[in-house]
Amino acid sequence: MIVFITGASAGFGAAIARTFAGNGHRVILAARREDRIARLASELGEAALPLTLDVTSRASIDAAMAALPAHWRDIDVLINNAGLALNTLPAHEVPLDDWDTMIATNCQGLVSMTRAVLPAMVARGSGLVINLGSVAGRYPYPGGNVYGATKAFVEQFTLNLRADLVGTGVRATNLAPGLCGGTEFSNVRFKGDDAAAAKVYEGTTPLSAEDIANTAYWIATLPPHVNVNHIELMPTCQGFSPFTIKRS
Ligand code: NDP
Ligand code: 8X3
Repeated sequence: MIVFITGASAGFGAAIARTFAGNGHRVILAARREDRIARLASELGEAALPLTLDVTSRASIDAAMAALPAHWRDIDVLINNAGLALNTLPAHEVPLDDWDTMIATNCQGLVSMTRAVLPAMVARGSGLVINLGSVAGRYPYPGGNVYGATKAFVEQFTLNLRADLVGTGVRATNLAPGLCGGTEFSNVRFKGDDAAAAKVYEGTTPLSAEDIANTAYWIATLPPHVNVNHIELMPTCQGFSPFTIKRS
């Protein structure tokens, strides 16, 4: 398989690349940080192709797709993993720029990448799009405001892809994890405050990037007649918030 992974420079994306390449597949490593994907590509050898790409820019996506060598163009699996959360401030305090960046990356970037890859999959009559959603797209929590809303978008977009793709042989999945450590997710969310990021995982056994990579690999290696619409994972130590009731 040829697997196109956005956000391959860190976290889930890098783990997903290692898992697919380790099982004999070819991986396209897309992200903005060129040095990171170049390093991962040299670790993975001929199985990997680094591709500098900013998913928020349609021009960047077009240029990256045009730069793909001919023998890397038949993409079997697109993993829309690039994404981020910024901040945990309440809606009335959070900087509007943070909301814009999350929407541009998690929603606009994801749909632009999908639209760039989908026509060739449909023409070939096979393919799979795995979108990285989140439990935050289903369950609200304080400070989740726009991050959770972008992941709810990912869930509904994935289901609507399924509606459009029935009969084409192309599959689509929303892979929605909960608390997952060992990635840069919280460092990005807390804007480089590594102590605040580390606190999120204190005293927990969170999911790992490898758990997510193994799940993506399982989805991609199911027989072609099986479509996982939505799969949600949480670490055993994570549960649900109680309803908040403000008492006078
Ligand atoms: P990381 O911060 O470790 O990795 C995020 C990746 O996204 C990086 O490789 C980064 O690369 C890339 N990225 C960000 N913006 C862009 C952009 N504009 N263009 C291209 N690539 C971009 O996070 P995780 O691995 O933890 O998260 C991956 C996905 O999983 C995200 O969508 C996240 O929302 C989701 N998720 C994470 C959970 C968690 O607890 N960790 C749980 C549930 C879902 P670069 O900066 O080099 O461009
Ligand atoms: C990341 C999971 O619970 O931090 O999508 O929002 S959570």
